[in-house]
Amino acid sequence: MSPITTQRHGDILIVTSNNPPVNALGHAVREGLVKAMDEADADETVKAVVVICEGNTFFAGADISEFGKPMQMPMLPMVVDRIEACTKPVVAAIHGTALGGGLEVALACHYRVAVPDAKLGTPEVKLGILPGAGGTQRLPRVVGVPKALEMVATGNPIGAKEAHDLGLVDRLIEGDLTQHAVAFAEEVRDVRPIPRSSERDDKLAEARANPALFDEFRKANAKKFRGFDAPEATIKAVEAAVAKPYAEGVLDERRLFMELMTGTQARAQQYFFFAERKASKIEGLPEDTKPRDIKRVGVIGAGTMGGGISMNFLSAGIPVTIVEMEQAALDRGTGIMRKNYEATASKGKVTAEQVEGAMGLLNPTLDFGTLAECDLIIEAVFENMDVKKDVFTRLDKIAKPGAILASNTSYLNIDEIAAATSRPQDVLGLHFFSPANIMKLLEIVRGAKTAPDVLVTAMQLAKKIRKVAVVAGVCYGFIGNRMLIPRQMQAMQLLLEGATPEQVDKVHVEFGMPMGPFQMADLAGIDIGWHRDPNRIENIRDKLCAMERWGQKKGAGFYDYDDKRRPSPSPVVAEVIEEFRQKAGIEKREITDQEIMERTIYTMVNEGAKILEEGMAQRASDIDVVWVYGYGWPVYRGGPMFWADTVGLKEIVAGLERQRERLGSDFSLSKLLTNKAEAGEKLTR
Ligand code: 3H9
Repeated sequence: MSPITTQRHGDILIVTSNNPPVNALGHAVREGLVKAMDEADADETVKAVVVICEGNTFFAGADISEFGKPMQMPMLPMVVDRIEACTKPVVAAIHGTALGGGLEVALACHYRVAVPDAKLGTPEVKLGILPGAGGTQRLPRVVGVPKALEMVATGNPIGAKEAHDLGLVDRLIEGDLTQHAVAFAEEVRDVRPIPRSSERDDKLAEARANPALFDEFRKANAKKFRGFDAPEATIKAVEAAVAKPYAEGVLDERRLFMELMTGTQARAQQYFFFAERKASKIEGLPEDTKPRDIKRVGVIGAGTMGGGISMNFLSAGIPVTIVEMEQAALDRGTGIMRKNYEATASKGKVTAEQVEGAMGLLNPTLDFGTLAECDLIIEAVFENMDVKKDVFTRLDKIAKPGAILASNTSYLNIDEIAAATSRPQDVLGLHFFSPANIMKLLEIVRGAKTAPDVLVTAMQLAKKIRKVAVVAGVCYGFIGNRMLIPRQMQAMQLLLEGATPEQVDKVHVEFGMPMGPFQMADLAGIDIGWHRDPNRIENIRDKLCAMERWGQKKGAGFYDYDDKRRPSPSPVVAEVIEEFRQKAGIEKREITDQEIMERTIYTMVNEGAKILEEGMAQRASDIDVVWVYGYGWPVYRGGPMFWADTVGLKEIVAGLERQRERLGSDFSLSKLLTNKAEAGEKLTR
């Protein structure tokens, strides 16, 4: 049966799509829409048409799972042209999200009505492509060039109210959407000429008079778009909309669309779209596992992590009890939380009432026993096994039966922590990334005894607090930090052999990472995890720590910083490196950028493959999700596992073999990696 059905309401033809889950514009939908337009044109008694969707949303775009497969006719550009060419007025009735191809369908309709909480946007750029069914040509004609540029180049949707102000939505509908859309269609059924977006050019006048706005937009967003192909292509397409007649502009759009679609970035970003969604699926659990009810969360520790973690729950409307040992620490912690909220409010992202609402859900206390009222308790104390065990032993005594006990450890063994309780089935790791109220990633660490419903609860909760969660097994550093270890070791070793921090960082930044290993160390604090004995100096890092060069917070680390925290190469660090190089008897040599890649990035891939072969990650794509959301790996390279596949596993193994001598005695090649390389297979299949 076709997902598109038609039904008469008087002289209005209602065209309904029912293609769950998101009414993607797959082949059958496209075919059905064209037939429905034919029906409307052929039947004299039809005076206007309403296009509406069942389920949660209006068309959320082209069907991404069809990408890369042979296209079946009619293609979406033909469909939207067919809709626009309809001789009867067509009204799009929007609820949920009109995204990508969905918005292009709506733009081809002659009128658009929407419920107030609908969202409209062109997220194609996030999939490495651009709106390829006339969207880059019709949108600027309807909302004007500056707004269209912003929408297509950033991919961020706008709300229906804003869309209404811009003229993208003709009427906001309160109440029954079908009924009001039909009434609207009745109102416009005789209006002639029928308004067609592609025929307008009144809103292009501003940009025609000031074409410099394109370069200004490029300049203003240069940082955000760095490395990505799609944003520039979307800008070019909108430029074509301004410079050329519609019929020509749309050809430019098609050419740019095809160029992007056949490129590696689009493949990477589309792969990542599905990777992100796959990550929430936990393997090996009984199908009927039900989550536990979480009404109140407890957080132990009001430091940076504890505060950030608490904010996630408060923002989602879940009450939090936060416990500290001393009043001063508690006050400091809650004060910082409030400041963070107020900073967000000053940017207009939340209202003052929302700040008060969130803070009102917080119960700060020095009484550990208060945690007995919590359904989930997250420990965010000092990263030390004895301290953590002690906390869990105490928790075991007071937490209510069935409460979930979580540790925010970034490295330590969850099974050992769980063994400090009489209820290891209720224990798991919830590894938030700093700043915890901002970073999207959450590693859910599954202990040997963690109960299925505990995992399901954590995954569900992650969604509620708008995190992307990935399940990791118990190993040192879990997925993300474990892969950092070889990178960090090699980066330090490279300094001894002749590279500078600037050179190593440059390779990573040019690769697309937000910063390199030394910039990251300076930002995080070199002293984190340091043994704190200034007399025990075994390596470069010990020495920098002993010199109190702890990173940005001290104005000095691997780099020197000025009072605006701008870095410059440090002669002091160069001397320290020289001192250790001499001690180690290493001769300085020229290091190529390629060697830096092989020793720091190929080794990460190797560690990722080990994580996979040990079953510490459920799937290769989960590792990619961790690196994109936890460490800023450029999404246009898919993630370390996907990227390795694009380089070719044979080349990755060859690169590691080339460096084998220098990688040290601790290094070993992953069997999974070498086997897959030999078999000509991929890590991400
Ligand atoms: C485009 O339109 C190109 C055109 O310009 C030109 C063509 C010529 N296709 O996210 P959820 C699946 S490009 C196929 O968890 P939510 C998704 O995989 C497209 N499948 O739900 C998941 O499957 P599963 C531009 C899709 O409520 C299920 O639906 N549009 C598509 O949190 C539920 O998804 C976009 O980029 C799709 N287009 O959020 C919009 N979309 O259950 C992409 C979703 O098996 N979609 N699925 O894991 C979204 O942003 C969100 O899905 C949405 C709902 C906001 C709609």
